Amino acid sequence: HVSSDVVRVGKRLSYVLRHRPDSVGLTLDEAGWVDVDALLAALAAYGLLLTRAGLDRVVAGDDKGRFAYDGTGRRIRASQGHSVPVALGYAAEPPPAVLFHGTVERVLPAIEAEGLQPGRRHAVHLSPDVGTARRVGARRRGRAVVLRVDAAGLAATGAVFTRSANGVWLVDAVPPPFLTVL
Ligand code: HQG
Repeated sequence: HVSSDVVRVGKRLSYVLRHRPDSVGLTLDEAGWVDVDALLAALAAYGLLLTRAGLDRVVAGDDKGRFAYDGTGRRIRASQGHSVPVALGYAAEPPPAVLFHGTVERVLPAIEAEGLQPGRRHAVHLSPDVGTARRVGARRRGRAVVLRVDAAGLAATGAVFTRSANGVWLVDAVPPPFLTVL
């Protein structure tokens, strides 16, 4: 069971590290990293008092492993999900034959017309299994649906797949021919 503090602080960290570092006066480097001491000082200046040990608990306790320290432990970033421009630097990797995408029924007509598009994020997010995809779809209002993605077929057309440190598969887009509703 993850404590409500870990969840609450994790949400704030996601906001800062993925979308609005400027909201606490920070800038991320090109790969999305920020100095841990600078982050803690910036959060404190905006009313969130967090120690390094507290941050460690959030990083370790986050249900999706959203945050990662670099090798030195002096810098932290979100592993995926950014809307600010960052180059995460994950190596291209051949995907499994099949991946999944969780969404909601009401957007199916648009997806059938345009395929999966990244929207405000940098990439389309794909899940390695149906259960994870179902949970992703269930975050949104409406009836959740899971799409099966012919990842091998899409990769064969030259599409580049990467996998984030927390196991989310990322690709620029998925055209309609590679999608089936489960
Ligand atoms: C939909 C969470 C209309 C797409 C999750 C999705 C994931 C379209 C929504 C991660 C469309 C975007 C990502 C099109 C795609 N027309 N709608 N052509 N193409 N969509 O939140 O994949 O908690 O940006 O189906 O667990 O839902 O943030 O992406 O419903 O891993 O760590 O547009 O975010 O993780 O929504 O979720 P999102 P997502 P975190």
